[in-house]
Amino acid sequence: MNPITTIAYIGLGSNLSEPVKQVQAAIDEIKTLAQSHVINVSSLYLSKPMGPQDQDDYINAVLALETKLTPLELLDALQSIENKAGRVRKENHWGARILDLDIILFGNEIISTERLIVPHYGMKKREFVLLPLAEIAADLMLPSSIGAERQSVTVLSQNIANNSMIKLKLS
Ligand code: A4P
Ligand code: MG
Repeated sequence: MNPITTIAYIGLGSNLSEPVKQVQAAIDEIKTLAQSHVINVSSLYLSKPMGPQDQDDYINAVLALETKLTPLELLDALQSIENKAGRVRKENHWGARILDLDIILFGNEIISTERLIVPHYGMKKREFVLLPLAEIAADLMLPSSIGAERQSVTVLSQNIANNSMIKLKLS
């Protein structure tokens, strides 16, 4: 256990088996995680697939989780939620998936290990990460290695081309 409370941001994505329900069920599962508390959840967004185009559109969202888990404990917990949702890890790179849970940020930590790269390697290029993240954390700054200037999530989200995102209004 990590004695320090950290705010982690988790990206959710699904484009198979009723994606809205998959993402909503995953949010409910994350709400039950030990030593953790969901503090904010973005809207759900419909987005065009990045990667192979012969797959359905995605539902994406981002949530903020206050947690005392370590980064690897959190990754294990998220992967077991993916597995429980029926995810089979055999898809092509960037191919269709029932549920993808990525750790986008873990406080200001910069992690580069075999199992975990944080900040998530694709976050600065993905509208389906930046827009929901800026919706729930407008003042958030990315961590930076020594000497480099920290980047604002809101500025990054304003500068990214928004090719496809539709914010869903769910009843
Ligand atoms: N891993 C390393 N860093 C992390 C991290 N920060 N968070 C490792 C989570 N996992 C991390 O992941 C493979 C391994 O990455 C894990 O075992 C973990 O140890 P995975 O979930 O099995 O594979 P993946 O998600 O298919 O990886 P990949 O190829 O990185 O997929 P992406 O980049 O997540 O892209 N289009 C739209 N519109 N919306 C989407 O959400 N998603 C993808 C998948 C493609 N196109 C999309 C979307
Ligand atoms: Mg993933």
